[in-house]
Amino acid sequence: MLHATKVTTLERFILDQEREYPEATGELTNLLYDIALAAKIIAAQIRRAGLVQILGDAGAVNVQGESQQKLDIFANETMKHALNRTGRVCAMASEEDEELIPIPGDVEPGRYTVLFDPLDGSSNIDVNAAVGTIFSVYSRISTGGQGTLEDVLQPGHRQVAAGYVIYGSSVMMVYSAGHGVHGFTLEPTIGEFLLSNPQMQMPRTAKYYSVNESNFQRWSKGIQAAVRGFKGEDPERMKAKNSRYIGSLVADFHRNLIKGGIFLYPGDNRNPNGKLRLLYECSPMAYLAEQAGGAATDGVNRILELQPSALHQRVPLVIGCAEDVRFVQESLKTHGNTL
Ligand code: AHM
Ligand code: MG
Repeated sequence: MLHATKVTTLERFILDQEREYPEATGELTNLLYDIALAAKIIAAQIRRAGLVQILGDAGAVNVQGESQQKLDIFANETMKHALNRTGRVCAMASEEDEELIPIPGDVEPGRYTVLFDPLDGSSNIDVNAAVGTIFSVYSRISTGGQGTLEDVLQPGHRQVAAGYVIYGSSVMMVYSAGHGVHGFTLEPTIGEFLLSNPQMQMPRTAKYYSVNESNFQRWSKGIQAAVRGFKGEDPERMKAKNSRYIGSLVADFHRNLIKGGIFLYPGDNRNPNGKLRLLYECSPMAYLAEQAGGAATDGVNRILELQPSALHQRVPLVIGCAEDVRFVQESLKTHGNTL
């Protein structure tokens, strides 16, 4: 049963933060609500994913007049739709769109850019495993008019907010606007995100390591040595960890954030920059990791300091508990990172 006096809604929490931190603007607050609304619509559609074949598409939200869309397209359209006419955004970028996404010509451009991966880990949909939406918000650099590439190609440390929504056994929104990481769980009967995990902190050391080990032979010696370390090769230096890998960044990161873990998607000799995208995946997750006391690197540089050069740029990612991220960096120095 819900006790109204004990719950803090996402709305109430963000308003309180605004009072506490004068630099927080009402506009950013509203932008986060826009994203939360998109998340609820996406969550409702994901819940129906397995039913469409047996029940047909009756009641399915249909944004383009098609009877049923692939969920990642649906999620992308929903995010764009929730943001593009609000007057808060001057441009968007999405993992699903080749180019910068302009806002409609008849809308006054706002002061933020929003970048997103609308449905990360979408191959997990077919098997009913957790997927997510990742978002990243910057203040525009250009003055007036539509946003430009310069407004989205900013290093991650300039993010004004970032977060994700995980569509798991429950739906959660986890975000930071620079004052810690806070988690909200969707209460389905009232349709509100309620504060469930305030001030989330990553443990100093990881209990889990998460990596796609089928790539082992293609990694550098440094990454191979680090992963062998996580398996307990040298217990004096590194206590053996447990292995967990879902193949859905949001779900793997979320578990590691709560329980303590390290996630790696290193480069390999087929994909020297790994798989994950700097702007839609690595930067927002790195921002959250650091806000929660963790760390994120491409092996050498702090992810948040990388200057993006292209919208869909990929970078190697090592992210999680600070001590373990350091261990990987040291291993790369000792054993090399040549592919
Ligand atoms: P996607 O954006 O196409 O869904 O791909 C990203 C996903 C991440 O969620 C996950 O960490 C990674 O791909 C898993 O890749 P792999 O199957 O190579 O282990
Ligand atoms: Mg993705």
